[in-house]
Amino acid sequence: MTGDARTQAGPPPVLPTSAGTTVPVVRGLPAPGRCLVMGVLNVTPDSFSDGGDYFAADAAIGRGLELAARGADIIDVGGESTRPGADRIPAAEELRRIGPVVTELAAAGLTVSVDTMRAAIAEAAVAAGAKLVNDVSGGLADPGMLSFVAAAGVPYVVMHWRGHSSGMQDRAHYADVVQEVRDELRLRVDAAVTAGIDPALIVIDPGLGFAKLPEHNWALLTRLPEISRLGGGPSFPVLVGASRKRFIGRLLAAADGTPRPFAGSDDATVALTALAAVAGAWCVRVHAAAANADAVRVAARWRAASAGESAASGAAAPATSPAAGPA
Ligand code: PMM
Repeated sequence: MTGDARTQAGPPPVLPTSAGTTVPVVRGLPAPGRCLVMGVLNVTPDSFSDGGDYFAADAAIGRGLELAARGADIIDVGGESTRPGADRIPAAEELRRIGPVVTELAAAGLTVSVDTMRAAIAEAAVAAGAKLVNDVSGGLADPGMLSFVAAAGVPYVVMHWRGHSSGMQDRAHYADVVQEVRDELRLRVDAAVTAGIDPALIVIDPGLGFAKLPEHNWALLTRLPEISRLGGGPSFPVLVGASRKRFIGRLLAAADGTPRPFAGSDDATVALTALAAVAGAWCVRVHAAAANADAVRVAARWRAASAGESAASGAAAPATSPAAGPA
């Protein structure tokens, strides 16, 4: 793909964020005027940090309801582990894992997202009530994914990805990680738009931990607004998936260098959530819903107050800010 299909496709896909206070809105998904909280629900025996905890359908459904009760706006249901080194599972097994969970949570009125690289799984999940397709491969793993999403007309997360988990860390080589991730995401967004996906339904994700070393993750986190614009032009909503990832555990390592265990990095995840939300992230994908739901509210209030102060001091700011939370 060489052309800029996104530009050809027309107007900006989301509300501009140039004043720093508006929050992107994605059609068909919750729009509370702040960064959204996506609760992670891995129906797997071997995921990164919660593998095995919710492998049985009943446990997974209960966990989904709990995440929503604790403040998650979206529940992201995945049946295939993407931890570094993981092997793939058959599609039939992926569907067996997530099918009943998506069906029950959607029937309970929750906004469900499906975390899959397979078009057939995305199709089954959307038929069962999922409202968002979260594809960590950005359409690279399954040639049928983009056309399915285009036909379904559902929002689509395009994550930065350089290959399947089994060998992805061998691909963690960058001269300028922000520029390369941005450029590679832009190619995937162009492919998605060329396949017929409405740009207004595209969310981008820098793919923290996917073919990334800790220093790559930190660089990407500090430059979210640049990533959002993909190097120029309108902003896309950005999803940030930092929760419990190894780079946090390494930051918090004990004196002898032992990384902090996954669950012990939840407080640091909350700190990252607040920083990402202040920087304008559209959504954070997290394991611990309640504290992160508080953090996005703090960030929204911070952004509103900061915009108000800019206005008072004569700087440009919008008359109303959807980012403003309750008084
Ligand atoms: N990370 C994981 C799985 N799915 N989806 C998106 N969009 N972004 C991510 O960063 C992401 C993802 C792996 O983390 P987990 O094993 O804790 O779910």
